[in-house]
Amino acid sequence: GKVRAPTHIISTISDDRGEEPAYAGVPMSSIVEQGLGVGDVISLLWFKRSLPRYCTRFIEICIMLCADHGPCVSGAHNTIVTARAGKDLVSSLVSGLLTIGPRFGGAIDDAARYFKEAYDKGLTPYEFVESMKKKGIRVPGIGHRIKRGDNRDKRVELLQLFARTNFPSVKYMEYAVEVETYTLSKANNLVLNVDGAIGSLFLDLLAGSGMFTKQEIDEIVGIGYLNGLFVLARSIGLIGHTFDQKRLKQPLYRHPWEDVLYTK
Ligand code: Q5B
Repeated sequence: GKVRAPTHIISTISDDRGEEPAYAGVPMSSIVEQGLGVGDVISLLWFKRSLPRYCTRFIEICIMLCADHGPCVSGAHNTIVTARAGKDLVSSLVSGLLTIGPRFGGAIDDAARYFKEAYDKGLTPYEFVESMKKKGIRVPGIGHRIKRGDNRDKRVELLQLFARTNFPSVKYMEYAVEVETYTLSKANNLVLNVDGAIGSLFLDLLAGSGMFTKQEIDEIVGIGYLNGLFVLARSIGLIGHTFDQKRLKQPLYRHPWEDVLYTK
């Protein structure tokens, strides 16, 4: 019989060989005809399944709320400096994206991992936070440079409101809020931040939607899918900052001497 030559690549998320491309088996025309959105496309290409509307809407809200946070954050700053150095769109975009990590925007996966482990083990917020302190690890998803207990992050409130109204269960998010109550008793800047809100709520989406097995949830959290939401979202803003600088014909950036402490 016929023998299939061994392939060099295995791919399971999309197929462009037919009359029209398909995402996880769903043809492009069906996506358009059903009026699906970017949340559905992310569901198909990242999770390889169609998710209920409240899940795809939640994904879209995450993308919208994280699209930009002004010119002063690490990512936008790098992008602005790069664009002003005369570099092209892709260079300006990636120089901003490269700042996303454990301190800035890229704490979503670790927040999900640590909140999940602590909640599943039944640790009290006190036990969880103090055990992290003993290990010398900052609690991912907690803390912000400008947000405070008396100046909460509106994005976090909007995500929580949507989830409380639409999710079947918000047990991980409520746990994260209890952790925040404890950390705020230590310092006023130790709020639940946007990374922590998305990390804990995505755990609720995965566990409460009935669309994922326990093994699949562990795999998603283990591989670390969730920082992808921030990367994708913030790309929208970083591209905007690149165009803004080009439109404004901004010159090469040079940091002022007065703002540097020269010391031996
Ligand atoms: N302390 C975010 O730190 C920041 C602690 C903590 C225990 C913590 C810090 C942190 C975890 C990572 C995280 C996502 C670096 C943040 C984002 C997107 C953004 C950004 C934007 C956007 C801020 C002062 C004292 C020290 C620390 C202690 C701080 N955090 N203890 N657990 N998590 N968080 N990142 O203000 O005793 O004095 O030594 O690493 O979740 O990135 O808008 O800007 O949309 O673009 O620099 O929102 O919290 O505070 O370093 O001066 O620390 O608090 O140990 O204690 P700060 P520091 P001590 S959302």
